[in-house]
Amino acid sequence: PQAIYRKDYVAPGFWVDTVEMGLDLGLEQTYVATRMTLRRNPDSTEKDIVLFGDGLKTLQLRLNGVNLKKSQYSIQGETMRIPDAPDDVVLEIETLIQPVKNTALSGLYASAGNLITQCEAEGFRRITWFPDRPDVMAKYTVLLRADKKAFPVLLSNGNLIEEGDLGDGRHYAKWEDPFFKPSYLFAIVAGKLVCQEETFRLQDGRDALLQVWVEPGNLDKTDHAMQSLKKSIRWDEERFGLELDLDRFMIVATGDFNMGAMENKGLNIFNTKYVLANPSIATDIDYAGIESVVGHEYFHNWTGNRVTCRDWFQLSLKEGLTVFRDQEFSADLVGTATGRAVKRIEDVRVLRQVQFSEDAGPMAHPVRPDSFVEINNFYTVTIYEKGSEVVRMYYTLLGHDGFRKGMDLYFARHDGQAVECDDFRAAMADAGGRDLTQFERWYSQAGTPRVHASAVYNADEKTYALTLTQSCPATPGQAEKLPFHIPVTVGLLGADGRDLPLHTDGAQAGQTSVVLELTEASQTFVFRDVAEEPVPSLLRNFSAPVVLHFDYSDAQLAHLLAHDSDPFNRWEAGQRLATRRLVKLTQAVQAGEALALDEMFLEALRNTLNDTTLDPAFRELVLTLPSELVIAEEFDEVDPQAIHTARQYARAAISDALRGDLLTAYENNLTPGAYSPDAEPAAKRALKNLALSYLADWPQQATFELALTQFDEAENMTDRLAALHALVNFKGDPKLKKAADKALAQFYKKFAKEALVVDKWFMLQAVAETTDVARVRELMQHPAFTLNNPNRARSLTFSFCNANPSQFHAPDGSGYALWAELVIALNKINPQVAARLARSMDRWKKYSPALQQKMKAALEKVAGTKKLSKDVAEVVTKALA
Ligand code: DPP
Ligand code: ZN
Repeated sequence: PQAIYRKDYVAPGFWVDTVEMGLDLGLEQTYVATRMTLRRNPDSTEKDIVLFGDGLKTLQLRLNGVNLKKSQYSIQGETMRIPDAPDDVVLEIETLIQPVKNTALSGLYASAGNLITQCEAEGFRRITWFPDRPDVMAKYTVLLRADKKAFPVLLSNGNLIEEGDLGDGRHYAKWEDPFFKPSYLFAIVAGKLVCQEETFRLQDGRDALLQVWVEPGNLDKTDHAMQSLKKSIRWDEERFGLELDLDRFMIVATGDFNMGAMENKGLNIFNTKYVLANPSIATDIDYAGIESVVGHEYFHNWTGNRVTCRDWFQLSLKEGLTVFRDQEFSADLVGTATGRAVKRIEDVRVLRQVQFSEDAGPMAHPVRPDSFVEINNFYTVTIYEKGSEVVRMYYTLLGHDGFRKGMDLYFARHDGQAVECDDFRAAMADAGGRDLTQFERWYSQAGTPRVHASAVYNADEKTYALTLTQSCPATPGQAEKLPFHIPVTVGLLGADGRDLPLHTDGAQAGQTSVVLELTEASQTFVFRDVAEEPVPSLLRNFSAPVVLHFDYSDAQLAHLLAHDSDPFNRWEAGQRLATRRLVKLTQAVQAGEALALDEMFLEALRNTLNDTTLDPAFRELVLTLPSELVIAEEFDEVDPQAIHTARQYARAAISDALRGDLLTAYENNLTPGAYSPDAEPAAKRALKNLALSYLADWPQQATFELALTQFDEAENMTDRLAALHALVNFKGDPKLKKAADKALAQFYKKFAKEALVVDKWFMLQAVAETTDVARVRELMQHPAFTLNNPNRARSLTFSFCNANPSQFHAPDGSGYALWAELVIALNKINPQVAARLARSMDRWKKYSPALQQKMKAALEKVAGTKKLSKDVAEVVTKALA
């Protein structure tokens, strides 16, 4: 497959001013008539009208009222070229499409008898021929016509300007979007839907109509999404001075969706996973996810829609920025300092576990990629999460007010435009009066930078010299890296655990944290008047997306864990202590040596667990050991079974040593009374359920019964699911396994009609320690399993391949064979989803030669499959390169 390059960008030969569309909707067949006005772009080297189309049956093609003859245009692949066009053109196009046959879920497709669109990135071309690229922004008017019974609700972007009866059992609705938008933000929804609606007063005094649309029967699950939407609107007004620009804002939930959600102008379309919630079906994590995704899509209205991307290489311009905004939104809603830190830790955990791994593998790419084969493969953790870290570094460098000034300037300059990452950087630099030239390397260089820190304390001169040295590993196509501009936030702790006052360049009197700017390969920063040898707290609040190394002693880490005023680094110190031990335990497993966990570490965990002055959510994070995937990153050659054995040993040892403390934590963090998803009770449940999961590693009837009672009596999904998890993973008496199986069956029966809960049921089993490849194959035969629905496919098969490493990497290669079968099957149904699963094999070169050989064979099997989509081909080709 062919790559396209950022350097080849050419402005469109024609702009589109208006688009009028009429759609006669049907599941089997939808007829689309499009009339667009085009105007030559005198500044482009492109002279032709260039349109894109994919899988269309073209009925009619008229230019300025005259049918185009075959000789007047050419089609190659998805590209149609019309040469020799006049400067002003009206194009009329009629196409026919088949929504029910659209299993790729891109373009117009059917979901539970309804019609839904997904046009980002390049789905609009599956509806009609169009200059389907984000820099072509037009005003749309959309007329929908359909059978009244089958499609009582007809929605599109913007404002409803007309609706009525067509007499023949059909009706129509006409929608007009007053804003210029790229085609990827086009949306329609038609079908049997019901909504919760509310009028909401905006800060400028206008009233907006807010609606959350769902399938009938789900109206009892829309409240949280509606609350989240109102909070999002208010937050963007208050924090960034950005108002809702439409009279109406709609959210629609569908059970068939490739991604999380989509920010179509005024008509956001969501995966049900990020809309539907009530206490009996949704966990605390689901509630938090809904809040942040509702926020994310709403915030796109400004960062993405009002100011959009010039081309898809700039995707992080909108995604990195909008993730940063949704992270800040969630943090602001919690409000407290530790609440913010908890959110920060959770976000960094994802970054480290998934993005650092991506950055070290064959799909590593810069935040602003230079090339791609299939843009859908670039909706990655690098574009989103690392992109957000890059935005956060502006925030760290410019400060709260400086960042806001930069945002204001960005909108003042670019509202209504399609721009580049560089334009955002320029707005930040100009507003902050800073030279951010070198900062550009965060956009152009892939790979996770390494920062090595070392320090010398001079007791006579009372100076502390901190030397920071940076490097960045090679990534595909980038052998050498230039130094990054890295903000490193630093504090110094005294022996009493308090922050020492900082005397160094750039630090104000009384300041106890300073942002050092590392711009060279190596730099030394000198702190003066340092009364005693300090323990450095480095990279506070994770001020840059790097791996930081400092040769801490265990005692220094315990000191930081107990005292650091920066809660992120307190947690970080605990993780460093744990990682060290897990690496040693893994090596001991491999060497067949006896395993042991030291009292000092257990004591540090015990102290944290029992420190009731600390937020329970924070304690839960400290007590959670680094995941097997994070531990794997510490090794050049990964041994998944040894890592699993080591981590399980550590869990059992912690359970054994802290039994009484865990039981106390369990009992002290019950949340009787009505369920609320708020941070405080959710934090208690998190700690209580972590305690339960540790206790379940202690094979006694009593803990089994504790879990069973919680399962039976739970009044919310968080507690029920946590209990089921404990039961299924219980290590004790095999007789108890029967009871666990019974609970699993009960759970399924109770929730068989709730698709999102059935997904949880599959997922819980997919990641269970005892679930091997044979068991996954058995579960795939369950009547509720299907590869056609992305959520269901992900719940079982993705979870197994990505989150059950010791079973997926079975030495006989059976996991890889299953993976290949699945990717090949999904490739026929839904290339985007298939390509995601294909990524599970990215890091194959990190395993033992015996495993590598089997992984390579599986990759080659997929690569050799006929009719491989661009999506999957790109992933496996890069993996094998
Ligand atoms: N633009 C979408 C989002 O990130 C992609 N699904 O919200
Ligand atoms: Zn987004």
